[in-house]
Amino acid sequence: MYTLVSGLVRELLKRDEYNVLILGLDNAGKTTLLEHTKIKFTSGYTGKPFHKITATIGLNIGNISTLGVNLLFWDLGGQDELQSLWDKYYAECHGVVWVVDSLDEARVDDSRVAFEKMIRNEHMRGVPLLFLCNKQDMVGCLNVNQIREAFSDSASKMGSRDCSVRGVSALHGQGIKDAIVWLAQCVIKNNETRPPINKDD
Ligand SMILES: Nc1nc2c(ncn2[C@@H]2O[C@H](COP(=O)(O)OP(=O)(O)O)[C@@H](O)[C@H]2O)c(=O)[nH]1
Ligand SMILES: [Mg+2]
Repeated sequence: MYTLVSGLVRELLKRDEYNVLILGLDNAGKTTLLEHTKIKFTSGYTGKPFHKITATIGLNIGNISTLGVNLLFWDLGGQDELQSLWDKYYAECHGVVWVVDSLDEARVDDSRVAFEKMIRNEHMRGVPLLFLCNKQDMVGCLNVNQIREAFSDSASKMGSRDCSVRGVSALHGQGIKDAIVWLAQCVIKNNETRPPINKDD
């Protein structure tokens, strides 16, 4: 009887899980975004002090639940030498977050080049894209329209996929919750093309 009940409970609690990559140049705010996402979606989780977040060597992984599914975030290091490792994760991802540092005008074009390389990879075809113009809390940053303009050449290389471009502050949390919920809706919608990982499989 116990086995039967615990099996039933396990079945009911089983959630579909989706992999989401967080990509962008180093210092764009990827790890801060992951930390704030965990704070927004995990009751009781207060996170670690943001000033203690240091450059990511390798990767950070974080898990949240929303809309009845789990999202497993992979925050991959963005330094030049680490970008070459990103494509190992493409075939198994369900969604991607691209983070741009809106304050770093000098490197916006580097971000565009890395973005285009990622988005054109055959394993990323059709994967929903959340494009975040981060650090919108800072005076003097590029606004969303200016970043759109800087990435205008990329539009024709995107293929067919769900895409949303938003201004956020990963540090203060503005815009994060709605953006992540949007992405969750898209990966769920796309689940015939890219089926979820079942946790117990
Ligand atoms: N003002 C501001 N600073 C941010 C924001 N997001 C990240 N940062 C800062 O940018 C720096 C790099 O952030 P980090 O998350 O380590 O970037 P990563 O290399 O992409 O993981 C840190 O000093 C963060 O505090 C933001 O939305 N606003
Ligand atoms: Mg980092």
